[in-house]
Amino acid sequence: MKKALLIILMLTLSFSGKTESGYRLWLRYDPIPNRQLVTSYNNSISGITLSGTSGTISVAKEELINGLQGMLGRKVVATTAVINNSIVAGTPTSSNIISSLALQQQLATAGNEGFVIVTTKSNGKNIIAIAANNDVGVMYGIFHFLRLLQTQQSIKALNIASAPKIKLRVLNHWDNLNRHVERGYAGASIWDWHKLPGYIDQRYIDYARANASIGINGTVLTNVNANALVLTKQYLEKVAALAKVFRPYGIKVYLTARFSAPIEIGKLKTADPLDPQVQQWWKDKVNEIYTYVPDFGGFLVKANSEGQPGPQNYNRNHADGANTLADAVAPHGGIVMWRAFVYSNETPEDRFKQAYNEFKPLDGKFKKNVLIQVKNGPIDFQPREPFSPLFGAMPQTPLMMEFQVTQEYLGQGTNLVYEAPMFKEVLDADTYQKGKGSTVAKVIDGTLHDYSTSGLAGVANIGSDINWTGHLFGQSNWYALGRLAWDHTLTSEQIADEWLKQTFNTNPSFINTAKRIMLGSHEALVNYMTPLGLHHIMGTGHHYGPAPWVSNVGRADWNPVYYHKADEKGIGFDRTNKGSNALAQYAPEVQKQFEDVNTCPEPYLLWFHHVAWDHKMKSGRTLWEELCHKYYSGVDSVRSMQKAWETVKPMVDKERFEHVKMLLAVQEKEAVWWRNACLLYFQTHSKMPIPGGYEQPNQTLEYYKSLSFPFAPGNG
Ligand code: GCW
Repeated sequence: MKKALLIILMLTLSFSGKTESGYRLWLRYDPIPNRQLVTSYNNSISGITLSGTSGTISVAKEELINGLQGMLGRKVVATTAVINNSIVAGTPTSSNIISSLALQQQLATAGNEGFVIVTTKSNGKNIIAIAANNDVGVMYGIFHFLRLLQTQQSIKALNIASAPKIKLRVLNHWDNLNRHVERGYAGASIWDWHKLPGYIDQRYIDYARANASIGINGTVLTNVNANALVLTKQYLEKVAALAKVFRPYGIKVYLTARFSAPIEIGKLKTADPLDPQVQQWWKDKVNEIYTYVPDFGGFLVKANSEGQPGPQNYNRNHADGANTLADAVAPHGGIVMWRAFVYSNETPEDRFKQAYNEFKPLDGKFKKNVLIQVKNGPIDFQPREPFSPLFGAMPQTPLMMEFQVTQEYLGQGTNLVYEAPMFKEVLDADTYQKGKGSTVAKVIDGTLHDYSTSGLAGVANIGSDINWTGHLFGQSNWYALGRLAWDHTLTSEQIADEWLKQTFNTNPSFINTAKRIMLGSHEALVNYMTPLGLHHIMGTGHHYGPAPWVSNVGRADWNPVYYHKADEKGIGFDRTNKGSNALAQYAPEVQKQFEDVNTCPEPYLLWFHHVAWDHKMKSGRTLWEELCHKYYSGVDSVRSMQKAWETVKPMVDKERFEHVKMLLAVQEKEAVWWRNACLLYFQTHSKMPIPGGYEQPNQTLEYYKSLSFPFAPGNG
């Protein structure tokens, strides 16, 4: 009775609103309200026995104990002797019990990081075995087990084997040393460089726990627009302190390497990658880094892109640049992630084509420890982009995917947009490189071309805000990135379901409603921002809000008018063989899908065609009417999201309910702004009315053009 009261008290406290800042992410471990389930869990978990002496085992043990105590509402102690009905975790080397179980077959497929969880018997005792080949796999298994409990699944007859499909599962922080986060919408950088190495913020530990719980095993601490200072002693000491926190959680630290560092901090005259002195400088620098961080992961490099220095400054190519760094880190087992996000100022070529043009000829020229990191989309993280043609074009080079988790072009810090459906759309796209079924996912997980390494990166949305990501639902994107990097066959719905249950509660009515909101949110945003394949029509610099009229920015391809090409005849970028012929960069089967204006899937239409305003769409509407329809339905969707969120009020604590409610109201305003501004502007070209029956814009185009946001966050 007392226990029940205590649980009710704890539940009331957790719903009082005071403690629900969102800080705990999806690792809440609140008491499970379902008594029957708790009894059943208690019956299987009388004790826990973890074998192994590493830091990884000790953090995993702490997590398991905290998690169980929180959820079961009772004390849990670890024992060395196995008792009946208990959890036994370890590797065949660390634990006699694990090695005595016939798990060899499953463990053979678990690799370095995978795990096996089985309900079984050992010496007549009922146990749940969490087994792996390495301690880090044991830790991942424990996090998985805790997820089963948090999502309230049965643990009576477990038989799970899981291994990551992608080897490097990495966050990219675009964080500057002054704590400004480029494209960050959640406050300042979480790395408090000034107080490091002496002060270890609890947040670093919780960051590591959160990442480990979803399988992220690498973090690039610094912005790709890099500062060479991070490679100096003063900062390497700070980097080492972070690496020490992350190490037990299986997370390696990487840094961005500014290509001109040999000049800036090395006092050399050149950074020419083929200059022996430069090569030696990088080797020495790398050796030094490894004295601070013995398991340093390697470098991420943005070179010859948007003003960053690179090998082309010395008439060398990207392979020359990447290989020099790769040679330096290779003896230590390090890697180089070299970005393909390049576009040249001088080349008057369709920007869509430039990365392919530069990198395709270099296929096979990179050292073994180089991965080419390709941004999602040939242009730049737009709300919807066709997959980058590079994914179907470099069979001899491991290609990493770079997704943007932070919502630079997806409503920034104020819009609820669940990105998993967008990630999945690209991962499931077929490159046809080796015939049907050559999906982007198979390219990046290495199975299509048998790459020995593979990677997926996400540009982090994490900052110093109390709830980590600014918008509470931004957490779901961080979560989704990790889960998909581990297993890209998971569905967006499964991931949303897991995240919601762990982050909020398991009430089916709440879950159904919130899941519906999440699953429709990306399409809603596409509709009110860039429907039918429009792209890059947002405000200059900060990229906040619509500005399709902008035509005065220094270089052509920074102007929205370059991308939508609206005129009196129609709208859209002709990338067929009558236009820039970017389509030719895809396999013939992909070209076929997109090349005909009448059969091109409409979500991609204006990516590939300049389409007449009166072109008949599948719906029977003209293009202009369809554009109006999409913009209006985007706003309607946000209004439906608001209504749906209202209905979950009794099922969510006040603080988080209000947080989301207020942001949805902001999102509605922003959606209306996007719709009105874009339609009023495009109307100056189409000369067609917004069909009657729709609420008409309540402001003029001039008004929207006059808006300015000098302090919009995240600007570079
Ligand atoms: O889209 C652009 C962003 C820049 C960013 C760049 C990149 C880090 O607006 O802020 O710089 O992409 O990915 O390198």
